[in-house]
Amino acid sequence: MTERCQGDTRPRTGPRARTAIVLAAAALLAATSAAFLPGTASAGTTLGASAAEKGRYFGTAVAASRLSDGNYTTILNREFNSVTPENEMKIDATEPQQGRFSYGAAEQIVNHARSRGMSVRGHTLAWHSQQPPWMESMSGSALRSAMLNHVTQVATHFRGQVVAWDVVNEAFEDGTSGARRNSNLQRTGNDWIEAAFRAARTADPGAKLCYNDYNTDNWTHAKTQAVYNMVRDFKSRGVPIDCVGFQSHFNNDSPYVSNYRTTLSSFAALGVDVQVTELDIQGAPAATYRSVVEDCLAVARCNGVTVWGIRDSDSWRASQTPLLFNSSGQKKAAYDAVLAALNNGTTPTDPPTTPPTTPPTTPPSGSCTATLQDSTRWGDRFNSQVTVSGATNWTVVVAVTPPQKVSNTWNGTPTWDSSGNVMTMRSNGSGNVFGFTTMANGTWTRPVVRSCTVS
Ligand code: 9MR
Repeated sequence: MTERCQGDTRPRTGPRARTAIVLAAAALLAATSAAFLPGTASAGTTLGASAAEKGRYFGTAVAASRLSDGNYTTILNREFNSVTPENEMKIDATEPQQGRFSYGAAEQIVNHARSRGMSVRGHTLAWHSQQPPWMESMSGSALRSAMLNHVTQVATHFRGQVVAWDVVNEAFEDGTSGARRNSNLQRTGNDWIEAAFRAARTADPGAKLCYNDYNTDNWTHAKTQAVYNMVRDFKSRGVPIDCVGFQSHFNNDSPYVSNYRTTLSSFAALGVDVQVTELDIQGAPAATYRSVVEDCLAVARCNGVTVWGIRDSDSWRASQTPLLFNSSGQKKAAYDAVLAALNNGTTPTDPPTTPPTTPPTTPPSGSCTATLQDSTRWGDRFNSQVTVSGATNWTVVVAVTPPQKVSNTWNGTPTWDSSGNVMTMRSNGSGNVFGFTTMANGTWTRPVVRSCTVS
C-alpha cells in the first residue's frame, strides 16, 4: 500500500474506485515500461514529451506579442519543449540604434521558456535581412566591426540561456549558381561568416553554433551543395561550427523531396548536428509532416524539429494553413501524424546500446519516493526516467556528474543550481513519471536522486 504523505491532496476513494485506479496504474506502468525499452514504441502524449523520449526536442517559433493569448500559451506550454523567438532576437530588434541594445521582447520569450523547462534556439545573429537602418547603410570595415560587435554583445547577453544559435542566416544565393548571396555583409569579405562564428564561440562557448538556411533540403540542388562545401571546409579548417539548420519551408514551389533524409545524414556525416528549424508545409499534409519527422529520427545527429508557429493564424504564411493546429487551436491530422511518428520512431543509424544493468536506485525518502531508471542510450547521450510515489505535488532533486549536462526534460518543471549539475524537478500536473536526457560528454555515470519531498 502506498503511504500517504502530508500535503497529499488526492481525494480518498472507495474500494471499487481504488481497484480501478490500481488497474489503470498497472496498465500505465506497463505502457511506460514498454516505452523505454530500446526500439519499442513509446507512449508520449505531447510533441515535446514524445520527442524527448527519443532524445530530441520539438519546438516552435514564438512571438512575444502572442504570449498574452491564453489559447496560444496553453498549446505552447503543453506541447513544446523548445522555442525560437520568431523576430525578437533579430538585429533590428536587439540593436535598433548602433550600440544601444534592446532585449525586452527576447527576454520575455526566454524567461517564459526557461521557467517551464523549455530550451531556447537563438535566431539570428548575422543576416542580410531585418537589419536596422543604421546597419543597412553601412559597408566595408565599419560594417564588419559593427556586425562582429553585434554578435559578441547579443551572444554574451544570452550566454548560458541559448542552447543553439543561428549565427549566420541565409548567406547563399537561390538558383543554380551555388554562390554566396550578394549582401552588404558578403561585400565586407568572403570570410565574414567564419568571423561571425569565431566571435560567437568566444562570446558563448557553451552554445551550439549553427548555419541556417532555406531551400537547402534537396540534396541535388546547387544551394544545398554549396552550403555542404562550406561546412566541410569549416570543419577541415577548425572554424567553430556545430550544427546546420534546415528551415524546411515546404510549399508547391519548393516541395519536400524524398532525398531530404540523404541531405540530413550527409551533413551529419561531416561531424555537425542537424536541426529542422522552421518547418511549415503548405496545406499541412499529414504524410509529409510524418516523413519529415521520420527523416529527422533516422539521423542520430538530428537534434529536433521546430515548426514555424503554433496555429495557422500565427504563421507568416497563414493563407497556406501550413501548421499543426488550426486557427482555433485544434489539432490537425498533421499533428496526429507527427505524434505517431515521434512515438514510433527509432534511431536506426545509431541503434541504442544496452542500458547499464545496475538495479534501480531507491533513495531514502522524506515523504515521497523517487526511483530512477535507465532508458534509451545513444552514442552521445542517454535518457533516464524517475517514478515518484507517495505524492502528486512532489519535488525531486537529481544530480548528474560533470561534465555531463542535462539537455532536455519532460513531465516536470526544472530549475538548476549555479553549477548546472543539480536539477530540482517539480511536478507540473503531467503525472508521476518525469524524464530527462543527459549529454554524457564522455562520462556515463548514472544520475543520482538526492531527495524527494512534498512541495
Ligand atoms: O516569421 C517571420 C516573420 O514574422 C517576419 O515578418 C519575417 C521577416 O523577414 O521573418 C519571418 O521569419 C523568417 C525567418 O526569420 C528566417 N527564415 C524565413 C522566415 C520566414 O520568412
